[in-house]
Amino acid sequence: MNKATKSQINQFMEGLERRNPGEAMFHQAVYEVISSIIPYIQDKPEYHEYRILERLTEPDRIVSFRVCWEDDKGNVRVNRGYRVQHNNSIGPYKGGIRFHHDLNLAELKFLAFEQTFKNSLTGLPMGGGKGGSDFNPKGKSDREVMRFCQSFMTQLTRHIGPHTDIPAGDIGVGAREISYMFGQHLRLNNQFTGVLTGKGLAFGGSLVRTEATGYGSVYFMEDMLKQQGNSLDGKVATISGSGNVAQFTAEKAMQLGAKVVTLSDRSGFIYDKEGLSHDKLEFVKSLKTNKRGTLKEYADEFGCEFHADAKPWKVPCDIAFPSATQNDIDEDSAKLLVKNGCIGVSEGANMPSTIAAIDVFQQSNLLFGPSKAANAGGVAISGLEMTQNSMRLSWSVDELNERLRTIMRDIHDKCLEHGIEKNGVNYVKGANIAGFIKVANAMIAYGIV
Ligand code: NDP
Ligand code: 2IT
Repeated sequence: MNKATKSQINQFMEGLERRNPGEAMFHQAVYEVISSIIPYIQDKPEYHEYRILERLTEPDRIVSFRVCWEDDKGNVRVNRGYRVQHNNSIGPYKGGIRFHHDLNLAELKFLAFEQTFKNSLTGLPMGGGKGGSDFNPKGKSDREVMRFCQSFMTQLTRHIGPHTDIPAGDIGVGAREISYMFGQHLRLNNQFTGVLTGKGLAFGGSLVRTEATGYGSVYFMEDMLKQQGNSLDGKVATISGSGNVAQFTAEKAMQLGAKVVTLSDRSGFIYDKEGLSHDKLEFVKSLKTNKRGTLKEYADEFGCEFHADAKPWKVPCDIAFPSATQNDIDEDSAKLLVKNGCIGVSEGANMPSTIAAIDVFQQSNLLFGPSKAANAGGVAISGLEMTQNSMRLSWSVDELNERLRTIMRDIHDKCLEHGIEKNGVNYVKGANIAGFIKVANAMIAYGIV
């Protein structure tokens, strides 16, 4: 990158940081994207004339609301809820809801910004949004979670709709929470529409939605390896996280011949040198979904290593799937991965690698699948859930699996279209440019709105 381009990027970031002080995660996500886009639009005056980057870094709308609820002891509890409606140029706002005790607006702004490009990459008509609350579902009873979700939806309902904004799950929000929120939306509006995705199969949910993000992340890795004449067969894989995305990443990686040796959670990670098996994974699914326990119980059950308060990136592996949360892999972890022979990283989580970590990966020519491409399978099947709801029918597992595989392959192809460089494929650049073009061109077509 030449000096003039670098200085344009820095200048843009100065303005952004001034307008959004203290929002480090949002700055990080924007920096990653504009580092690809500013060089790309250098000779394309229309994007400058219409101030597309300035407009794309300003969410369309942010709503914040108080959520009051009563715990099992009768105490009144107060949380804060949000919805960031980032951009609806190519379709209604679409993106998950996150419940996490230290969630803040900067985090949701980064997630909604990323979602806009990710959703564009799927090829489906979806804009970008994200929401959530600083409510911590951990340690709460089912009834407490229900009362919280009902109160949250009582506020959120006026901002969403099947043609306006369609939320889904994310960290801390799974089938249970979506069901409670959908039930409350139905009660308030008396309309049975596909206003949320990730619903139960009995009430408009789609087959393969639960598996889609994890499966998609493995498919993306498979396509990156294939591009180099390689495959997943026999590869040793490390995975972080043990929630929805991690579980189905492990499942598909094993099906395609890889050996999965780690999973992690907020308390630490397990290192199972023999590798996970179908039965061990079933144990994890039940542990995390039903009992909501910690991975120490896995180590006790199967007699493997448990490393408290640590991340799995020091474990030697061929391929890695960060599938927990943002900034999970820092520069030192990235160096360790490369030093230990890792050849590919597919980001199941959103923005799990820091900017410095991505630099390390790219300098070492490791295959690096950025989140907006690698984890787009989940929202893609959400998009297909919306389609099925509109048509009032349900597609089969085979049909949906086939569509997921095709969408992930198409995303990989789009990355190649814009990301081929002298030393290999720059998937970050490829994904950013391909995601940008569709949204930006729609914005230009609309004029100044
Ligand atoms: P879950 O809530 O099902 O699982 C999250 C996992 O990450 C859990 O194992 C959790 O640990 C761990 N975790 C959460 N916060 C931290 C933290 N601060 N430090 C260490 N570990 C943490 O969420 P998902 O699996 O749905 O989401 C995982 C990632 O994938 C997120 O980045 C999400 O945005 C992204 N994603 C999710 C999609 C989806 O369809 N669900 C789609 C695309 C991306 P513990 O078990 O202790 O709670
Ligand atoms: O980050 C994501 O893509 C998600 N949490 C899924 C969003 C969705 O609408 O299915």
